Amino acid sequence: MTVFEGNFNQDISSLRFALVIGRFNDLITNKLLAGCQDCLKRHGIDINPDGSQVDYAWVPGSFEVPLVARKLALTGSYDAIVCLGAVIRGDTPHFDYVCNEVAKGIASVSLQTGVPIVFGIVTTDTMQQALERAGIKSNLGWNYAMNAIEMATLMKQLP
Ligand code: INI
Repeated sequence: MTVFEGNFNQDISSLRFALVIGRFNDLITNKLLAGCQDCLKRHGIDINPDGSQVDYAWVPGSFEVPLVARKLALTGSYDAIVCLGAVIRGDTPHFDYVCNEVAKGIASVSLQTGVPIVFGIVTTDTMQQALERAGIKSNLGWNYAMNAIEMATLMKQLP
């Protein structure tokens, strides 16, 4: 029998990624982006937007992320897509609508297109909790990039 798993040591110089980033709460999403880029760069990936390995798409908020991720995934140009957003609970039900739609949307785009899409949407009750996940304690952007590399290399191995 075979064990399939992604890895971080094979030649990943040919992998291509797209990052879709929400501008809403950009204090958080810019930090997630920086963490994500740091991880990709330290794994030897050229993060320069003018290069051939990482493309960037900015959207107004998390709600718009799935549509743009879908369009990018359908090009067939990417081994994985990382979606970065920050949804912070306010006093209205808006939080729940945005969270539900972005989670459903990302899952459905990934299944429909066969492209791994990383759910890098931080959902928290407070700005303080979001900051803790975007650099004060750790930076989840780093983890999301690791997830993307792992899934991209895993998908290449699957029959
Ligand atoms: N978008 C976010 O990314 N995070 C939020 O916390 C948020 N809240 O709370 O409203 C948010 N709203 C904007 C939404 O994503 C859309 O951009 C907007 O509704 C236009 O379609």
